Amino acid sequence: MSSETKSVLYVRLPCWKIYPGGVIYVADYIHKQRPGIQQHLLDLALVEPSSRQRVLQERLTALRPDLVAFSWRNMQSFGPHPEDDALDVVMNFDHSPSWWRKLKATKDSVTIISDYVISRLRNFGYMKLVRKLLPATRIVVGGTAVSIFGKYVAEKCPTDTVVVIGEGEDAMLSIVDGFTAPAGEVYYKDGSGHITHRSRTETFDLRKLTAVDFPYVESIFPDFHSYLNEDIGVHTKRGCPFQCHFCLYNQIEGANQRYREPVEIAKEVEALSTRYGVKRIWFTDAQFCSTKRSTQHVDMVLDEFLARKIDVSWSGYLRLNHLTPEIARKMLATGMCSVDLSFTGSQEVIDNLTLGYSLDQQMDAFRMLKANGYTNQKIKLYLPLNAPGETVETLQKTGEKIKELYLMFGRENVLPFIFFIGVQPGTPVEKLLIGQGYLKPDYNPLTFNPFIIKKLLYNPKPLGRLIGRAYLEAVEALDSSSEYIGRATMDNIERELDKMEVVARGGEVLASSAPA
Ligand code: B12
Ligand code: SF4
Repeated sequence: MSSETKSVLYVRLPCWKIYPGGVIYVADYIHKQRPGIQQHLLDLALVEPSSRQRVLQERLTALRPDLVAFSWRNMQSFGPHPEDDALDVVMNFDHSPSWWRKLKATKDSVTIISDYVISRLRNFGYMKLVRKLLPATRIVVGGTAVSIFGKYVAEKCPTDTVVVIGEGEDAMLSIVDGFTAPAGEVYYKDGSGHITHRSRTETFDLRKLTAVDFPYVESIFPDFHSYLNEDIGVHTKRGCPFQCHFCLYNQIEGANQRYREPVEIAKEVEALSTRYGVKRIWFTDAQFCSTKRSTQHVDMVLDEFLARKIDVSWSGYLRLNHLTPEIARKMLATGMCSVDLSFTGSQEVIDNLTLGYSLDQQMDAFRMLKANGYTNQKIKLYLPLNAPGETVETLQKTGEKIKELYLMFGRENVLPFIFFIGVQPGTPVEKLLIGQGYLKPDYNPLTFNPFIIKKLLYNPKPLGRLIGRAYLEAVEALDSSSEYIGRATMDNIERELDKMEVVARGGEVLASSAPA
């Protein structure tokens, strides 16, 4: 089929600086399939906020592209963990004993919410600018934020816009080919504003995703160089068959795990390392290894790394269900620098959240890592603290297991990440909380209402207060050169739980010594 599009301008919408891997895979694929199309990539995350509108306007007038394709990564970006300011604000507002801090949190929340509101409105503003300057140009919008909130984006975007849900390569190819035979999942808002939806009927074969042609990427995206000292995202597979209660990665990527060719992945990383001096890779899969098949795929990928003597360090989300001593050795030998995984020390919580693994097996896997070449890699535990079903006992068990890990790997190498559940649309936990009356059935996940946003960082009473105060006390006392916030918080939680136990035991003693 002949291509009807001659030029595409990709615009990565602003977010915190992070390598724009998704849109790069799309542009690289389009180039390989339709090499005649001129492509450019403008990354607004790298442009000063005050200059973004002007820079976009200049590019649009200079290039006058047939298609402007936006990539939107984060829309609802509050992270329920200490690396996101939103957590401090919520904690101080809800749990600080100091009125001054509560007041400051209120003021800070106004700033955070206004940034949130403004960034969303601005993004739609950039699309409207395209429509105003280039009325005949078709607009495309894709990216993870759109994959979750696609219908909403379709309602707010200008006319003649294709909104691509989920992976974008085949959908974009059908769009550059004239959009007469659409592919992938898309919403289309036509010239009169009428919206239609197409569900995905085909499967994109990930073996078609050959190693990225980075010299080409450099040619369309000179700012590519500004990411080389950071983590570069590399995709090895798509999809996740698990159904953890809080997660929607399985919805974004689908349940079916599909794989890229190990040789192509290794070539991609080798090029990043040898040609561009990249030192760190983040495997951006929903899970780098999880199922038995995916662990076999990891094994093949790591074999390719070893054969090519690729010198990088890497991380990614891991589950250790199918770890073997051999794979553990290969992981460490190929440069795994941290183990990033969901962790709770209670099988009850694991089962409640349907995480689908056994705690004993996970602890055995840690021991296996330790015995097979572990030196000082970080063990990052994403703790779903105070998730539905958490009790004093389960929290105590988590504390105990973390202490076992301190003993195994050295306290300084274990980073318990205070990570509450962020309630996300369409997840089982959202349904549960609506059923329990915690959220209204018609609540809006994209609301600007700070009280609802606050509720979406799930940390309810009664444990919420204990955890909140433990966290705030840790923040207050922290010397970050010698201690880590998560460890300090867990210590404080343990102390408070012990006190409660003493009080409870005191109550029992009193009760047993009371006259009948
Ligand atoms: C890996 C990952 C991370 C890693 C990134 C590591 C790295 N160096 O790249 C880490 C852990 C650092 C991280 C951090 C955060 N993340 Co994150 N992350 C992910 C994850 C798992 C994969 C994203 C990814 O890179 N995928 C691989 C690439 C190839 O795919 P892609 O970007 O989706 O692109 C494809 C499509 O979207 C589409 N596409 C993309 N652009 C375009 C453009 C066009 C025109 C078209 C047609 C298609 C298209 O086609 C691409 C190829 O098929 C997603 C969840 C998920 N499963 O998708 C969350 C996700 C993107 N993160 C999310 C968030 C919120 C964050 C944080 C803001 C959390 C926080 N508050 O701390 C931070 C901030 C990061 C930042 N600086 O902006 C949210 C964003 C959505 C939302 N709700 O708004 C997601 C969806 C997770 C979630 N909560 O559901 N993240
Ligand atoms: S938390 Fe991990 S394993 Fe569970 S559904 Fe999400 S991506 Fe899959």
